[in-house]
Amino acid sequence: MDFGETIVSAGLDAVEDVRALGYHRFGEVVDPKAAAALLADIRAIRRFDHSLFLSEAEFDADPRYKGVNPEPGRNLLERFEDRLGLVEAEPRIVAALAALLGPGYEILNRKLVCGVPASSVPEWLKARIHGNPVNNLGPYVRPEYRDITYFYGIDFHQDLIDFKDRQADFLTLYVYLHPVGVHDAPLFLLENSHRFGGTLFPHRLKREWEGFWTYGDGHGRELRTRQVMLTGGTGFAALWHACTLHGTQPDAADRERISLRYLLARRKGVPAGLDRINATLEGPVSLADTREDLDEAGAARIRANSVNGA
Ligand SMILES: O=C(O)CCC(=O)C(=O)O
Ligand SMILES: [Fe+2]
Repeated sequence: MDFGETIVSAGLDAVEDVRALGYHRFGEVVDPKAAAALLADIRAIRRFDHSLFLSEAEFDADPRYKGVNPEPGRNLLERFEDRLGLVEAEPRIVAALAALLGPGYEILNRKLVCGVPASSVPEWLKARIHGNPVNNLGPYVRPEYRDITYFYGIDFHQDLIDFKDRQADFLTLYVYLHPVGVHDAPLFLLENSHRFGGTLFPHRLKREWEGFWTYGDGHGRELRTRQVMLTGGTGFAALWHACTLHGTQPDAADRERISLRYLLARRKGVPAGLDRINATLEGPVSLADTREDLDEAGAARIRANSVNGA
């Protein structure tokens, strides 16, 4: 096989993986030198320690839970746009995306995600968020630092959660910028969990034994799913379906995990592998309501977490 054929078959492998498993692992396909250089430049302009956070009094003076993630004009990655070819032009990634989403696929969103280490989260904050299913720390981060998304773990969810009434016409691509081991808040994915299509968060998950869960769709059906942990070296990349359940535990290492996160969507009207996959789902490809864990203001009203017991 020549290089071109290898690339085409890499795209087909990705379609087959997402169809059968709900995700595809590329391995360390992103140039590790370029990834490490990008990470060094990010670390040079941001300290991932207590200084990220508001004080408890500052937070309580005006609690805001919405609009706390990166957005156009407040996204640290915008400073590094000219270097993102390391991901966006990587031939195996491009081949997989073209096969899954069709030609001319669109980047919906790209940002940095930080898994904040336990040692950087103030004690008052740990006490307040303990047991919450979604610990996106954006509300507690100083406004000038909300150009990255900061997590202290997030329970199993579908990325469709942020897209009420949108079809699962997109994928998530994650790239690790440094080695991620078991203590660095690696992504946990539940294999084949995309099969039920969109289901309401928090999800009906019961841990059966180490590494295996039963997942209910809320309409009487259940499936047994295997948990996979995405550990990998610098430049490791993986993508998953918008209905694939995944989550992270709080970062137990004393170092933050920094990753690139992309959402990529198909263009309407072009044939795409994702359509064939979505046609096999045994449930809805879009949801009018994606979650029931939040109150009107966007604060947690349910305290429960499955992934922390994984
Ligand atoms: O990076 C994490 O800790 C979890 C991120 C995640 O699930 C997401 O960004 O959709
Ligand atoms: Fe996610």
